[in-house]
Amino acid sequence: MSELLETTRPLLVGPDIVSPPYPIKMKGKVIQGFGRGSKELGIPTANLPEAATNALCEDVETGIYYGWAQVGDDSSVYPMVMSLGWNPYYKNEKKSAEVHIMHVFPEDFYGVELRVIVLGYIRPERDYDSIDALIQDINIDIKVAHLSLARPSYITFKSDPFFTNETN
Ligand code: ADP
Ligand code: RBF
Ligand code: MG
Repeated sequence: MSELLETTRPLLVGPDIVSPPYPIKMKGKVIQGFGRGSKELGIPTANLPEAATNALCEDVETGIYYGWAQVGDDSSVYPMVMSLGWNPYYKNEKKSAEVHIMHVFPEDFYGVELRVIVLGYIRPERDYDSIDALIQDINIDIKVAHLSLARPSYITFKSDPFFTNETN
């Protein structure tokens, strides 16, 4: 009940120094998701292939995570939030890893390689009474990610060789 009445969440999460099991580096070609119109809601999510999703699940629990992301051979690295799991609100039967990048892209990038460094955990996946409540929580996740990534130890990973060296 106390959780239901909670109106604020901590905006800074995780230790000040990136600590195991992080950083977790993953890459994969963006696949078609469930097509529920996340984009129309203003929160498009680039879905990772099953293999990458399963590999990540060996290291961490399902839930919402934050870190850095890069699309294709673009040199830019952007903050991201990722949902890993079954999306209880939609009662998915298949686990998915979907990444929302905090950047406005000129076009879609299905089939393009997405590289992600996961640096921390935000919260468990939840069920909601309405889509508005879900979106509200995602918008808080985005704030949490921005603030949590602003710490020096987290900023370091924005220029990690994983994002600059093609052979990684
Ligand atoms: P799907 O159900 O196919 O995943 P979405 O509505 O979640 O569809 O849209 C995801 C697609 O939108 C991504 O695969 C990508 O090509 C594109 N996209 C555009 N901008 C972003 C962004 N900022 N973050 C993630 N994906 C984005
Ligand atoms: N889906 C859920 O069912 N429960 C959640 O708690 C949840 N949290 C999310 C947090 C983030 C940062 C993102 C990007 C997605 C989340 N989703 C969650 C997945 C969401 O249902 C999915 O992206 C929909 O397609 C949005 O319309
Ligand atoms: Mg998606």
